[in-house]
Amino acid sequence: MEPGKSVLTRRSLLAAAPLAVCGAAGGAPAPYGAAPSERQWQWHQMEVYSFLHFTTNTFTDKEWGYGDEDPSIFNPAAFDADAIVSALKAGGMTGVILTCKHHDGFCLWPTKTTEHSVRQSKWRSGQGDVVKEISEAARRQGLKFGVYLSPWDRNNAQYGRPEYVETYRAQLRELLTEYGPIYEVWHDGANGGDGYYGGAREKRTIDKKTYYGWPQTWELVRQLQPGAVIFSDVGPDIRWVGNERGIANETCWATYDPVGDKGGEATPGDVNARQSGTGTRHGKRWLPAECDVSIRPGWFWHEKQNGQVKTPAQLMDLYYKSVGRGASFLLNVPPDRRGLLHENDVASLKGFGEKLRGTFGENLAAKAKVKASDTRGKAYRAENLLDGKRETCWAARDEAKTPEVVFDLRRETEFNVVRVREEIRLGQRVDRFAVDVWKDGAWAPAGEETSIGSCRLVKLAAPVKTARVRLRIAEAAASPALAEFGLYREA
Ligand code: FUL
Repeated sequence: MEPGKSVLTRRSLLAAAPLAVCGAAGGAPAPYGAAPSERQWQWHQMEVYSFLHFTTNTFTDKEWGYGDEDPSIFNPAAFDADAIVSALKAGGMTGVILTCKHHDGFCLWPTKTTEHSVRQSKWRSGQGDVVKEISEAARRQGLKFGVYLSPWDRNNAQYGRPEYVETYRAQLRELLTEYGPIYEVWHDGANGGDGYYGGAREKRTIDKKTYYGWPQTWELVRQLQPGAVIFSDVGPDIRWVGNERGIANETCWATYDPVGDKGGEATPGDVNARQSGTGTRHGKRWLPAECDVSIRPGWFWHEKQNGQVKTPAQLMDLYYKSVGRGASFLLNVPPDRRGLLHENDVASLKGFGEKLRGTFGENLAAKAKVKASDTRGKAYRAENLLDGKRETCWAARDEAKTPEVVFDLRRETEFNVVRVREEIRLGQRVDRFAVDVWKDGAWAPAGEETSIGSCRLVKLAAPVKTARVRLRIAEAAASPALAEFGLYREA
């Protein structure tokens, strides 16, 4: 521990040593600015994953339970973790984060810390464990598993006092030691207010900066699950994008130096969210954005919203506006009272998954002949852009900040999506780039964008047909290092 250091700058919580990067050691470009830690690098590969919001709210038709719900009402008689996870998998999800405890305080696992849990429910006569079943189903089906543990607890009598913080950490300890590998630990920023609080039924206000002792809690996560990324409004690994609509800013930097809503130090629950969608160009910390949104208007299942499930086309649009801007897409799909995903949600997920696979299944530039205006040697040749591997890259010499690459597709090819990835382990280097297509004997502009980071999708206004495409780096802080380039036709 480093006492006296702020929540965000404690060295032990920041990025680890720089990662080994593509190509021969000697000729590697020096990293530019902040770069991802190993756990962030692993997380960047996931791109689209899901939330399951499930608690007594599912049975009371509420979004925020007060904390006085009778635990016996939790009774998802047909609960089937494998059916839930396989619907998520069909939707292209790479992971699942479960609300192990939401603000109402009801625990979905038989915790030793409180009576207010599945043990007091009718479900499986109090013998069930939702966390166990979802985590095991996820592992069986190849999805990673994450936990959401609400810091605000409207049931706990001790909430607002130091004792509760110990309880919160004990709950985290149970979740991080009894359910296998965890890829993400999720803390929301809804802090304090009215609640039941063991019968007190009053308003409890906490000091967001000091009450939870976040640095110690995050140290605990590091100790118990070193591979897990920690999400909150301000990281330390993954940042909130600043809205709950699933949308990153058109320009979205993976680096971010957050400040509080009214200036000063930022902390979970107190961040200038207007800046979170864009991040900070040349920021000191690698703190990429996550875009959370629900497939329905609410986070929990409500019968009256069965007709308001987002369509596959709407989900695809959100994918372009999150993953396509270098962030991740966290899609909530809430189980219903049966303990299953509703048929409409399942159908939407399936349609979305088909669109994703249909669009990105084949890189139409894979067999292109590639010619770069600059390369820093064989290990960094431009062919690396087409090998389907994020671990290899094309890199220009230090002095070549605005090089270009021409892809000769060998025959007329139709596409409407371009995907570019930077070698983010060398930092975020490119400020602006353009894509041109060969048309009637000259280059014609097809698209221009700013930040790239781990992924940039350029969706063209209409499909184009051409035999040659040019990628032009228009502005960069350091010579570019790009991992991948692809052309796709949206299904
Ligand atoms: C917020 C909560 O207040 C909502 O209920 C939901 O869980 C959302 C994902 O995070 O902070």
